Amino acid sequence: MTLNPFTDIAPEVEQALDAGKPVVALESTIITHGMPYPDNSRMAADVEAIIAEEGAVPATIAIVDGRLKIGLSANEREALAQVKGAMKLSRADLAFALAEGRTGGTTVAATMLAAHLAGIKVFATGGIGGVHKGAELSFDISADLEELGRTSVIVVSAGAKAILDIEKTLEVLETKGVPVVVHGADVLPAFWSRQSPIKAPLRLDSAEAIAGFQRAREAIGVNGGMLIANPIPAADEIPAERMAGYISEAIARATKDGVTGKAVTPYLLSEILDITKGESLKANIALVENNARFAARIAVALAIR
Ligand code: PSU
Ligand code: MN
Repeated sequence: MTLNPFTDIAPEVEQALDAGKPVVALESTIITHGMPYPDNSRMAADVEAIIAEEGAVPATIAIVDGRLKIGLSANEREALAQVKGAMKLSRADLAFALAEGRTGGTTVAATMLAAHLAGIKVFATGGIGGVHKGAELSFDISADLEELGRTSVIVVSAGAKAILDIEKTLEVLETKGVPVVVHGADVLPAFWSRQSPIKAPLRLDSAEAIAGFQRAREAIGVNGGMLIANPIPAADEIPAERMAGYISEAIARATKDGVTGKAVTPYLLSEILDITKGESLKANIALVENNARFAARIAVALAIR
């Protein structure tokens, strides 16, 4: 199958899609901009293994030398983890990278778009982008929210990153008609922490129930994305009270260094890594793995009719 002249679907992904078997998409900005090497490489391999273990096929999505890759080989994945100067690609510039032969990691927005193009319904990430603190002045609102409003893919996250204004992020998602479903809890998780002060908009306790909700949305023609907030495992979390101090310190450093635009999220993540001496990175890897496992279970539940 050739989707378009710019896209390469990995053979095992293509076979699974043709046979109606479960597939889980994975983003790659987390590889190129979200974690240092070699942790990014190990994480990227581990999440693929976890998805396979659950009976689904992983498809890491990225742009390599102007090719939109739906599924990377182990060598391609390793090369991406080490590449210098990769772009951070969203809806606005994904096609630019294709036209110009560039290499880049796909954000949640670009990965959703590409997954939908390939017919993949479920996608696992760490945390989505959202409304940044101070957005009333900076206007910094992630294109991930717009994409969730328009593209029919289920995104499994650990909640919005606590570096964001979570209340405003939820307001925007509600406006755009995006259901936010917390897995097995009554409050929204906050990425590194299991709990935030914010009530879960919706709660479901199993992958099967989420698949059932998605089928009902499809039956009545409600398109657009769904956001699953899957709390980080208790053993790996950094409690919210402790995170709050680290986050304000990182934001203070960003303000002092004049960091704006696309650079903000990667900058804050790397400063928090520095401030926590790597503890945040350990938590980040654990939550991504946890999300990959749950996303695979949702994909499996959706594939059973
Ligand atoms: N989750 C992580 N690490 C990351 C990201 C998510 O654990 O680096 C990335 C995602 O690709 C997300 C992006 O789409 O950060 C958001 O960037 P921005 O706020 O600039 O839209
Ligand atoms: Mn932004």
